[in-house]
Amino acid sequence: MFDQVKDSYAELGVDVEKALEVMASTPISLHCWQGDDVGGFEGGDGELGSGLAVTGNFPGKARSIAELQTDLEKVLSLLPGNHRLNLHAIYGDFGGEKVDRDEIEVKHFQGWIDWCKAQGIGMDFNPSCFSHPKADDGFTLSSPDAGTRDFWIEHCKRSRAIGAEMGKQLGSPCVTNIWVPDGLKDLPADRLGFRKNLSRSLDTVLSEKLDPSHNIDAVECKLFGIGSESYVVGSHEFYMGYAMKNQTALCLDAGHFHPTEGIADKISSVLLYVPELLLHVSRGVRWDSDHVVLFDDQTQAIMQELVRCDALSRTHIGLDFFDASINRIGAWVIGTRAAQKSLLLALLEPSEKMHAAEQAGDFTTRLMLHEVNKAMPWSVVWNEFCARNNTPSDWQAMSAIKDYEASVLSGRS
Ligand code: RNT
Ligand code: ZN
Repeated sequence: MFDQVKDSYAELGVDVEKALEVMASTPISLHCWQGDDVGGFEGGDGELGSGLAVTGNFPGKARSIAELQTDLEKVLSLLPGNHRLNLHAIYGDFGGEKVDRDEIEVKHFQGWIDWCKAQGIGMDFNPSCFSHPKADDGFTLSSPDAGTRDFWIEHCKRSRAIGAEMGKQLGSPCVTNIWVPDGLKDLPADRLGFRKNLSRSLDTVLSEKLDPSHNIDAVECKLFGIGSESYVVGSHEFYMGYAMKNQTALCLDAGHFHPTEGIADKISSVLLYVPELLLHVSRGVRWDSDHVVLFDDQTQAIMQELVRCDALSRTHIGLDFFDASINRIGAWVIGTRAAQKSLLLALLEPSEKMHAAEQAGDFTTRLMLHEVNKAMPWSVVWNEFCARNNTPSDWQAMSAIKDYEASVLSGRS
């Protein structure tokens, strides 16, 4: 069956084996925060703040680093290909001590680095500028208060240094992504002032040059959040300008724009001006709700653009969703597989023929190719990819998830 399918793709000029090679060498960065509803391990009440919201109370969330690692091992075993771990600073191993955000060090993350090394995977990192008393008034790096700014600057500086160490030890650059929740619920009097503060703070954070083979800096914009409906300091224009000027990577989160605005169409524009992209593949439902990513039009369009722009080597694909209303392992597996399937579909597009038709002004052929492509048996190739990686098909993965729920998750109260 697979060989037949390969032949039909070859008729359209598509090299299936090449697509599978690209699949095998394109990691997805698994966000640790799906495993425990963005709680982290700082101790304390772990209450989520700064406009982040998780709904649901499905049993079995990870309560410790050990549990989170066990869960991630399960997830990795159910995913074809080699992936990465995307860790937030609040997930450090603080050994029961109170370690404030401006005190984090490599030693708090050495256990995670060792774990990633054992798994043979790379790591990405994020300063956590939320869920903290110094973020309660809605401002961090752009705060009008110099002491507050300095606190978060120190946290972000330390995060970059930790990211660089992760990249160095694991032999693969760590993308350290800065997102801050800063914004206002109601109408600001001075939009510019906060933005000047954010820009200066970022300059200070990024002032130390780090080896790009160890650390890559990224910045993440947002349109609005809960509690920052009227104004977000780090808007798209702000960070697009900042990333272009300073040649950092730009993070595009699929949920951070107007609900009818997709990020796919932005990729070809921003890649002309920024060196690299970080994607937070997510699914907003009516708002930035961080639903589990699906194999839907939006996700397919994103991956199509990455392939059509030949941008995979300059793009870091990460996920950003957190759903506590379903099995969290299932959420990770469904979302990551959806991103991977979308990528595969994009790689199997008859792009040479489409391109040639477009260049020749033959838009009828181009349109027909779109339709022909939709009827192609891509799922056979997906199942082949899963089989070659000794991982189950989607439906088989479901029984493994159910088994894990019965044997592990249900024992956690
Ligand atoms: C928030 C941003 C950010 C966070 C994570 C936890 O709107 O999307 O990326 O979701 O860093
Ligand atoms: Zn995000």
